[in-house]
Amino acid sequence: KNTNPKIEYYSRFSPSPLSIKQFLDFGRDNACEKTSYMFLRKELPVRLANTMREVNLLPDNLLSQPSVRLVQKWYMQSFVELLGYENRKPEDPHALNDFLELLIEIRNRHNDVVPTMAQGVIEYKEKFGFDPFISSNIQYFLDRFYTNRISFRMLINQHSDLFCSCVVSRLSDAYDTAKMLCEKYYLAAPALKIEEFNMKAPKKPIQVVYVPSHLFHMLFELFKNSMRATVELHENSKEGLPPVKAKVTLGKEDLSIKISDRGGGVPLRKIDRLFNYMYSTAPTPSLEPGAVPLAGFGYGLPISRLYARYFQGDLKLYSMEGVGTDAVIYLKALSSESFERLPVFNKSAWRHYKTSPEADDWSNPSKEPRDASKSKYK
Ligand code: W6P
Repeated sequence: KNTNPKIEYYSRFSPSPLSIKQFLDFGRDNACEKTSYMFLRKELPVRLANTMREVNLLPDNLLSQPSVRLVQKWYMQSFVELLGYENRKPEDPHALNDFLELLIEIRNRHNDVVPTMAQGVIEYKEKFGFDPFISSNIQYFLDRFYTNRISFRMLINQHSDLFCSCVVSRLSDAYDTAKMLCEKYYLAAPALKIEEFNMKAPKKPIQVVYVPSHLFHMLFELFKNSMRATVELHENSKEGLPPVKAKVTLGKEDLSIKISDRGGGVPLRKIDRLFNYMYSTAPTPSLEPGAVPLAGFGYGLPISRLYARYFQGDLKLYSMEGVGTDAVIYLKALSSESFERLPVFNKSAWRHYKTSPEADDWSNPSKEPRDASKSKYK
């Protein structure tokens, strides 16, 4: 059972319900990170503690299932970590950023709460059978528990969407998420080393005005690819996995993010295929039904490049076969230059569908002299 007197203390406060108007208004114009911090460092522990008190009232036979214990452990850890901010002033130069990173860690820690609780219910049913009284208790509890969880994540997402402009914390978030997936498949994942170089304001963290979910999508995709290549190449090596390195740089025009791996690289001839939709949809016989590959068989890379180009950036792969691959995301440093890049239907677009490609005007590697009269291009 939970013995922390702080849970008792915080559970005596009622959660403060917010209206959707408050959410939107706060995001629209007067978003203040300090205000949000001051609110959340109290409200999040209050919402956690309220739910944790209720967990304790579950039947002992359910509480003692390993999955339920695991969920309880997550809640306890997150609660204790949040209490680290009870007395940290928002003026503390690192408090706001540390808090933001903690929220992201907490969100990731709780990702699998729903299937883990479901597992707990299965374990219980297998051991003790179905009981209508217990069932209605569980129904009542889980409805309240999951509603609490929805609200908790809503608050975290709102805060991190508004204030997570620091590229490095985004990078860590995408890395953490890819790492969890990688460890699930391979039982290991390479470490991450981050370097920052801010040409505009040396030693200051690099900030960006960008769509959070787009940046996450691109970084997550690149990390998955780098991790897969690294683990598959070094799985049986004694030296362990070489880290994936990330370098974030800010210049006058570009904000660039390079992800480098030592995963053996890809020959130049095959690089274009990684962005080719038809190639990417080749059947993968080695995959058992239901299994999802870590990376490499989807539209992840071509779509990521579209995200980058959508706001006038780009995504490029530089590989050296035998060693590894550098993937670089280029974004516009100035938000005034990142306007949408949109497809327009016109004559030029029309021609793409109606005209066959130009004849190749470079030699073929074939040793036989080619009979140009037989070529379909003539
Ligand atoms: C590889 C292949 C790849 C694609 C995209 C990003 C990184 C990497 N590393 O080996």
